[in-house]
Amino acid sequence: MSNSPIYVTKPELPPLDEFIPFLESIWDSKILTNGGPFHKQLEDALSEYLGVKHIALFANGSIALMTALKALGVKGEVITTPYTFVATTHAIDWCGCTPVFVDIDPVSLNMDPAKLDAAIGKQTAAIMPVHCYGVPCDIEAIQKVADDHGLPVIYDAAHAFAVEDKEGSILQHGDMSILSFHATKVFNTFEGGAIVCNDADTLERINRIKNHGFVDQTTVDQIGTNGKMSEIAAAFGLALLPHMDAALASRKAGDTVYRNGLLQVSGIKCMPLANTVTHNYSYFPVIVEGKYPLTRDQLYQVLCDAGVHARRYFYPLTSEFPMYVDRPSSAPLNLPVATKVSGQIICLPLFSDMTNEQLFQVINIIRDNA
Ligand code: T4K
Repeated sequence: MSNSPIYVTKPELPPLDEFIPFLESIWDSKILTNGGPFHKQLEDALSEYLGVKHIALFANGSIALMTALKALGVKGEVITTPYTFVATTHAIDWCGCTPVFVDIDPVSLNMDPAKLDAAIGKQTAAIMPVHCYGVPCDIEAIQKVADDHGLPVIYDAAHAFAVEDKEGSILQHGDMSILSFHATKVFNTFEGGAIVCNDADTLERINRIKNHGFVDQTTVDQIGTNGKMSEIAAAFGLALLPHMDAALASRKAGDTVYRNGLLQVSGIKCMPLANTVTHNYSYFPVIVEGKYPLTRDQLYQVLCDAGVHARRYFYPLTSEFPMYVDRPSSAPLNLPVATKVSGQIICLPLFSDMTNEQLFQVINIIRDNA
């Protein structure tokens, strides 16, 4: 058995010899950024691969989230989930808005639409749900509440690359969806991200905001920022994209090995997979229930001691961080499901070239402690 550490994820990389020609081309052209040829090619390739019409590339998912809020002119309260990476909450606050937390559904671990209506007030300006672990939110129910109140919906789809429901890409729902192409994501460009939106005018506005608000060389029509993806990141994405089908298939196989291997372990609960969804298997979260002899934190430590670096995504809740904890909606009584799940969740390592030996190393530690 190998002694090398097993991390929660391992970045997806194309064969080096397939990336070198892209580098040579950049060295020849000397176009390094600001919407060069690879940037355009990656937008086209992703829009085809993901089945979406309008996509804008970004330097990372966080700046994409902020740009989305700015592009929709959101000012006031934004209703969101505390069960997410802190970037979701920070992006809202960074844009001068106030995050208002609603609880999550105990099965999907996404924003509970049944609790949404009660959180909406006079100051509510938008809804920002998260497709956590790539599991689709209850899109119809969220949209119904949004429509009833005339609110835009911005999906944090950082985990949801290539996830589809019966209508196709889940990125098509709501007013905008944001992707992250961070090194740890299913598809990466080292650092990177994107916004998917519904129309060409919005896309143009987004593209201006991410380039300082420039309309042309001498005209700036709004406050902008630098959210641009570089040519080297876009080139990397182009080299990686042809390998994504195989990578997703390998993740699916790893997911199956885990599910079968953990089936009989009392107190270890895997998340259900809806058969109407094309999943991307971006994470392998399990809930450590009271029936399991170890607490979540004890299991986390046992795994760490054995060189298996699982992660407690998402613990703490973002509402528990010091800058948010005093908000009224952060009260644990308002967030009973999220609070409970955050204390029980552990994401086991899953990456496309994870071997059966590695998968069983993790499974056996969990079984041996049962
Ligand atoms: N919204 C949501 C819902 C998100 O999950 C995220 C990001 C965002 C928005 C914001 O998108 P970005 O602005 O990041 O594009 C990681 C990532 O940094 C972050 O992108 C991600 N979510 C979050 C869930 O996970 P950390 O602090 O847990 O990552 P780190 O550095 O501890 O890496 C985890 C493991 O991955 C390491 O133990 C080893 C392995 N690793 C990591 C890196 C960076 C590698 O093998 N190679 C690497 O280069 O946040």
